[in-house]
Amino acid sequence: MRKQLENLQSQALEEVERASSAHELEEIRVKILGKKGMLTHLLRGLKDVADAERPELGTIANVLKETFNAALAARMQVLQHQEMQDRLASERIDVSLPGRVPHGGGLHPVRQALTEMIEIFLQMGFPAMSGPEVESDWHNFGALNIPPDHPAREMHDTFYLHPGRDGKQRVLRTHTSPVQIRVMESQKPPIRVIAPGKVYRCDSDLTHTPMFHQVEGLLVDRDVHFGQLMGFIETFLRRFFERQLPVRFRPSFFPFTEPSTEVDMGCLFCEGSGCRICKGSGWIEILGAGLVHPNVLGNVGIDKEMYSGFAFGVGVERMAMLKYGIGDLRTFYENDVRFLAHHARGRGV
Ligand code: 2U9
Repeated sequence: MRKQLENLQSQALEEVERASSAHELEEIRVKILGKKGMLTHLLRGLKDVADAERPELGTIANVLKETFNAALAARMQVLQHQEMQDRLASERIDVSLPGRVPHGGGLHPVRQALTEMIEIFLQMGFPAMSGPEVESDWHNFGALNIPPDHPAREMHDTFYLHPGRDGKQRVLRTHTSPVQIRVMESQKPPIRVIAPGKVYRCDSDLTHTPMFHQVEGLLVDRDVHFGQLMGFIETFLRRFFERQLPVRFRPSFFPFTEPSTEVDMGCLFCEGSGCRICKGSGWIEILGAGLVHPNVLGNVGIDKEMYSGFAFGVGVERMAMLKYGIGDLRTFYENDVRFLAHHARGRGV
């Protein structure tokens, strides 16, 4: 037994000296001191030796263990130092390199324009409301004084859906006007509301996408007149484009407003002298508006003798194109990350 212990000591210490990595050292430790290790095995045999010899052998075994542990620790220190020296020699850190900037998300230009518009209207006293994108024929057309033979109802403009559980015709809303119809059905005047959101038209070319965004607005109260609408729209446009734009109102026609108007603003790019963007006219058509048609008020049970209202509609993509100088409508929805990164704002970019 004594001989075995001595042999083990010299073998163990020799292996420790020869180990060339921390990993190898750990393997040696397990081989000697582990549960099935060589020293553990010898110590188990101690109970079988004569009583007289046991204390001395026990002492030898303990010394061996301590010597072995001390050798392990010393060797470990040497190896770790060596590994650090090797890494320092082989790895290079260039502290003058620029840091890595994380790719952050940002707001899509349509969302930026929409958010700015919502903010301005809220400041002007018009909170935003939303509603379903799958609408009944009545809310999208009928209530808005759009008769069954009106061109806006033609198949090429409207996405018709299978009828709902009630068997009635359903459509993807072609404007956000049904939101205002729902508001008027559920609230009494005075009413002030805007309806921002997605709308759908079966149309796709250079200047049309089948989905786009609108903000519409509605005010219903006593004695609402056209002059208030004009001032309101002028204020909104000047705040959105952040300059004292000239604004003009041309007569027009919509089934849901009477009288109706199309609104132009002075061209942002040539300031009226005529350019490619305004096709030489100095004016850019920007939104539609009018006084709410009495039939529309009647359709939702509002007394048209007592109340009048104004309404307007504006396309968000068009507003974003003009404000941020984006020339092609389709780039909004191609998801080219270079376009998105170029125009993104807020949230990290
Ligand atoms: C109710 C009554 C009337 C909303 C209006 C327009 C004129 C209009 C276009 C602008 C650009 C649509 O996105 S666009 O192509 N909109 O010209 N919209 S008046 O009139 C309403 C709305 C709701 C109850």
